[in-house]
Amino acid sequence: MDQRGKPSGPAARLNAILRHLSPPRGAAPAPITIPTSAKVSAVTQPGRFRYTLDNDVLTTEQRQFYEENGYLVIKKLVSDEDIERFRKEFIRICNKEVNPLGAMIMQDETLRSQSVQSEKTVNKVQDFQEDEELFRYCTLPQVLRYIECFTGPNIMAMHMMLINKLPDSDGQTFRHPMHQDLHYFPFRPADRIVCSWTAMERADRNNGCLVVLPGTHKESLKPHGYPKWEGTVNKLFHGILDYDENSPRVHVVMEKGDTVFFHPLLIHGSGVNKTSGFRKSISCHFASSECYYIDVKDTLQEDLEKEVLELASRKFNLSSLDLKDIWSFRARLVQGERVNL
Ligand SMILES: O=C(O)CCC(=O)C(=O)O
Repeated sequence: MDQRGKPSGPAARLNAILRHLSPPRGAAPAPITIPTSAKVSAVTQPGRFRYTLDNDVLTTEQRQFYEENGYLVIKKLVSDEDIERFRKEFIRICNKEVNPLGAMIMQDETLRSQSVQSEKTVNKVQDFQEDEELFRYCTLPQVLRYIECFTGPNIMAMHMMLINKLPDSDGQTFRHPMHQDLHYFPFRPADRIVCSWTAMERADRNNGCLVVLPGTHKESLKPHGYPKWEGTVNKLFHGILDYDENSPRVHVVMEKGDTVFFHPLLIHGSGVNKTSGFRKSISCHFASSECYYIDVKDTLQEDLEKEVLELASRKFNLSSLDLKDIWSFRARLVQGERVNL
């Protein structure tokens, strides 16, 4: 706070950005429009397809695969050159050469006390919407071309992460418990939300590739909480509480540049990295701007809301944030026009 009691530093900057991004309630959203491809219909054929919209991008087989399984891998979608640029920017952030506004830089709990911040200690950078170089991922035309098939033409980039799974032969510090991403999202409908996750190097069972339970996107949102396994559990890494370890699972082995698109109810996670190298991925959750915020009070998401608000108000030194403020701060229109979100 400054001497007049007004927020200063990061809190003031956050306030300014919130005012800019989020018009007062009741006011019309900022009139921004970004051209669309005009190739994807905003509707789908009732009865036949539910999770994909009519489009001329996906083959019928690809559509059917996503409809049945809740995920779809597209080989070599992102170029080596782009991946190299993302890698370099991540390292600049780790080394504190740049400090993008609002970005959360998470370090391994054990390593942070022993070493200076570097690629060897940072396991995740999220909310990089203010970092031009990393945010390019969320605007890559070849990614948006596929995103449109799930969201329709008006697309918001809602949440972005670069995960650097650190070598971890026994500590289990970067195991990602099986979860549904919708647990974290206070907006709906779920079918108009999709994640794109791009491997920045080969991801397989040795270095902790994604693991999915095909078809679980057809189920409802399940209760989540901190897993009860031994070893460190990372902040906000919730998992499904009554998860059946014997459900059929697929290890999604991917080469550098391969991209998987998946539904926010698909149950997924990832194991430990048993190699001596890093396993990096870059991802973004997109939603149709026609999606709307929901009140999570008295729902399964209520406890998470409390935890997120507590973390965010500590980070920005603010007391009166609500979930919608946080999401408005992150969300960016990347195609089409802004409707609700
Ligand atoms: O990249 C990983 O290891 C897991 C990512 C994940 O589960 C997620 O993005 O929801």
